[in-house]
Amino acid sequence: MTILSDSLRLAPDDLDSFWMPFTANRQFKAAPRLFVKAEGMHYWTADGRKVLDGFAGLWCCNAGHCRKPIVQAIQQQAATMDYAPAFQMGHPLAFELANRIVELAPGKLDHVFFCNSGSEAVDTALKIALAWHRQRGEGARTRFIGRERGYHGVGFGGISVGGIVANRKMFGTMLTGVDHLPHTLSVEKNAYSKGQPEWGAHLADELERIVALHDASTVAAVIVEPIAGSTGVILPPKGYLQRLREITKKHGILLIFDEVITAFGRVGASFAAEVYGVEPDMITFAKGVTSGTVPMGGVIVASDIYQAFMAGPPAAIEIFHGYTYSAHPLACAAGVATLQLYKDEDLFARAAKMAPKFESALHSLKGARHVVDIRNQGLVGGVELSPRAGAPGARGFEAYLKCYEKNVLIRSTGDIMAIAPALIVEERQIDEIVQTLRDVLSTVE
Ligand code: PXG
Repeated sequence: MTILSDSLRLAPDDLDSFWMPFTANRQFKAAPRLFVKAEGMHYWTADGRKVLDGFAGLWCCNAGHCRKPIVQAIQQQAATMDYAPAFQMGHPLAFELANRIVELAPGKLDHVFFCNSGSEAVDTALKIALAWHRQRGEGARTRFIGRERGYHGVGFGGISVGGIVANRKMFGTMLTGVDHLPHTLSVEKNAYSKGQPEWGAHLADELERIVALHDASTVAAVIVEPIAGSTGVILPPKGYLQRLREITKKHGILLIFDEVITAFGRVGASFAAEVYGVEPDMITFAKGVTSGTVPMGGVIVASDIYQAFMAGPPAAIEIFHGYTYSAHPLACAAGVATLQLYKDEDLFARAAKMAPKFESALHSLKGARHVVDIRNQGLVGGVELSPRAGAPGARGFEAYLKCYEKNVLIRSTGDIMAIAPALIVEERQIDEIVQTLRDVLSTVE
């Protein structure tokens, strides 16, 4: 394919300058994996192979790749107005996108603060929490509570409340005043649960213990992913999120759901908050809002949070926070077109309809070599492998590479294989992903 030929000219030296994120640079550059084209459910590699995307890029391309309405909206916006200043100026699409997001959001969540990534969304939400308490005369509420194994991006706020050790240990003391709830994964108690596991709601009671230790008057917010994605797909036990909500409410503590992965159809609804019937005070989002086409993130806040900032003189700036590219026109154009496409094709309902098929296909891997647990909700799936003795993560990474060699993209995080296809995935493509993983597991040592 001629379109691919240019990238084939990359010599090993050409790969040197780019310090790749979350990547084994030397290993990668010795045997690069380059994508050069995408369409629908597929990528094409630099050497001309067509790869089935079982991971929606990185949990983000929920509408599938290079969808025409989104591409056209971006192209048109780039040609009409490339950029508009974000502070003390606006542009119509930013307001339209905020309105559309609020329409999808649960209950009282009715204002949107825009930024450019999930990491920025998390740091923004944490800052809003601090500022809101201060605004109400409770400025002593400065502590945050995250969760072990949580992933909230890579800003200092996000790694502080996050609970993935490798992401934290190299970066000093981070934010002070942060505690962590226990994570909710128990393969022993809950292996092969379909959807929410039965055991573990009581783990939310740990929050009472932490609050009692510090006194509620010092705690600003609790932040959790409704489904922990990055760490390897950990589902909330039945009743767990409800209990977090009750305890936070009782103590005047804000509850933030980090829905960077779970928002916009991934779990068969606009937000996981809807699926689990729990309304947080803030929701962070990114990824699926533009179907991964243009970087964008944001925080949806409850009306009383927004209103608390609107009490001062009208000419006063209410929050000294924002980014040059908050509500960037290209991102807003992409976002509006993406949400419209989700609606036109009823893709969230499609994901919900496809979920039982996804679940049964995934759980057919029970008994396959190395598999010790399978977890799923909506179009999120995790297949946990037993680790190779003395080499945690090696088996998972090898399985990931072999799937890629067999033209299926999934993701490994340690020894957990994560699967999250675009919402347009067909049944036969789900079968292809699962069968490829099954074949690969039979050959991986
Ligand atoms: N919060 C959550 C819950 C996330 O999953 C972020 C924040 C940060 O988003 P940005 O846009 O700053 O990367 C994320 C990102 C993986 C994987 O393999 C997950 C993410 C990113 C890249 C890979 O699971 N999540």
